[in-house]
Amino acid sequence: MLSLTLGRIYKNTVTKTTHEGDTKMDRATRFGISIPRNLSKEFDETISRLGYDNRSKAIQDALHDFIKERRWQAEEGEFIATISFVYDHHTGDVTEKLTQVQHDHDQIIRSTMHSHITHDICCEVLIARGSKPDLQKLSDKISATRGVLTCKLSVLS
Ligand code: NI
Repeated sequence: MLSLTLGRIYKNTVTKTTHEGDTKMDRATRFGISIPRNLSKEFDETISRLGYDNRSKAIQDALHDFIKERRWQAEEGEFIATISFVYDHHTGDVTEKLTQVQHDHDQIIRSTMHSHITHDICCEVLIARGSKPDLQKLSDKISATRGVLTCKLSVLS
């Protein structure tokens, strides 16, 4: 086993960047953990490959992902997500249907981007904020619309 000391002691405060209350200042905390040496080695190699220059940021990211994943599974609270999809705008009334679906979910959609990829194919990205059931329902409706070729829900935070 190998002991790692995580984080630093900050005399000052650091700024939160990824969680709610972005503008609030949050004090850093320091704690130690013991993990198998192989896991530590693999972790260090991985974060080095990814371009992290210290363990603290990598472990913070891992903890955020862990918390987000558990909250998502438990359907707790609200999430920021993107729903991106590609469709053939010549298929039936796909454009009208997708517009209607988006108006039906105007409470959670914050922003929409549309790109005319080719003569036939359009790509849209929605930025949304809502509960798991609401985001999933919107994504499923888009995905099930005839003419939509692919649709992906990505939960960011
Ligand atoms: Ni288009």
